[in-house]
Amino acid sequence: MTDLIMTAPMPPKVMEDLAEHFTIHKLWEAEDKAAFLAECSQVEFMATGGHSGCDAALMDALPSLRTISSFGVGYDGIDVKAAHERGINVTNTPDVLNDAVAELAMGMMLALCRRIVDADKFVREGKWPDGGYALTGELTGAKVGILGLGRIGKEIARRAQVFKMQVAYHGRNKQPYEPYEYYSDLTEMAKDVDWIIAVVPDNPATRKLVNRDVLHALGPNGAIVNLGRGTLIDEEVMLEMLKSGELGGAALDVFDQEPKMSPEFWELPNVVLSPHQGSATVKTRIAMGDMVVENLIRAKDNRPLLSPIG
Ligand code: 8YV
Repeated sequence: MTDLIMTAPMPPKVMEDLAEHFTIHKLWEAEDKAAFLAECSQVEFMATGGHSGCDAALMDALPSLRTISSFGVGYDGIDVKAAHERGINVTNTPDVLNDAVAELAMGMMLALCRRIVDADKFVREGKWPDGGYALTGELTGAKVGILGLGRIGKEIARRAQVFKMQVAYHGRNKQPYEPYEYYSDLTEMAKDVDWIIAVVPDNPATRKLVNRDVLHALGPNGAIVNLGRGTLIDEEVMLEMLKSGELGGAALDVFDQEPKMSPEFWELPNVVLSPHQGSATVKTRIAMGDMVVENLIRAKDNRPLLSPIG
């Protein structure tokens, strides 16, 4: 059977499907990584994930590598330029996770706005008999600015419209056939909206795109929801502004150094936190896994890849 190197475990069904076609070599289980990699010098295929990725050094340790199949739409963990320079194809799992991520974006925005997590705690702590919970904000009629109107951003926009929100977006270019208001300047959009939902990928151009100016423009009545990458926001500045009330709130599924974050976040009443769960539904993870497997089978059979990058 054809050999496959895996950098991190994947859901059981993906492991089973891969095992039908490949002999799996598990990098994460190797005690002596160098010896393991030396043994894998003939391996042509790799399955990796958004977090474990594959850097140029790992590619160099695997000189026969020709396809990297990544579990996830974001491929910031993979040095794609280095891969292409070495003639290695890279694939990801776009589209199949759009709905799941958009759902969580709406859920986190609702949770923060209607204080669902805190209200649940209030009931569990037996406080209700002593008086009702404080009144909350409402999404109806509020204006949301989507940072990154890509495939996931468009699904969020559709859902926000159903919630009777006004929808705007910021991105590098105005999209001529989208009905939403376009802002070429992110700070200008932040001034006008109540919410920003960030869903852009990590790359040098997006790192700390949401800086102090943007957060200041969003202001004490505004809130940010991030399901893209933690690197997008200046996290230290955001924390400071959430503490001082200069920024109204944040619903965060991703963090700069995840799974690590400042424990100060845990104490804040104006945040909702989630452990990078955007695509983490049974259905979506199976669909992502199917793409990882299909890309590898195609690569092995020298057939066109399902979702090549670049
Ligand atoms: C996953 C993601 O958590 O697709 C992405 O870019 O961030 C998530 O779907 C991750 O890639 C799993 O490895």
